[in-house]
Amino acid sequence: MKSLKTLLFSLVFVGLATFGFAQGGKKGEEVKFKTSAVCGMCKATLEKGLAYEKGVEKATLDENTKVLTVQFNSTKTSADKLRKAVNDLGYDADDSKATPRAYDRLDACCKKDNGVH
Ligand SMILES: [Cu+2]
Repeated sequence: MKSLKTLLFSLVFVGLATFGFAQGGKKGEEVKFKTSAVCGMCKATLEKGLAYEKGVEKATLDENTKVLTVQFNSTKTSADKLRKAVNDLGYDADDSKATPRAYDRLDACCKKDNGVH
């Protein structure tokens, strides 16, 4: 009956691992920012830039609504810090305005004031 024991052991292990993951997930929070993104390149800039931010698990920009959804670990970062990170990439986040120097460095097509769009 060695194989049955092994099977049971695996089941318990998987169960514990899943439980542990679920517990860890409790620190996970989600925040949404309305950004000043205008194109696909902005999407890439924001998603990549946020991915490198400490505590960020996932960042997704909806190209239609320009809403950036960030999943993050609340023990490592906060919504305020993430908003600031978006500003430092050159974009507005809700009412928090883009850092001027970062905005200046954006490609012309990514500037919200550019009349092209
Ligand atoms: Cu752009």
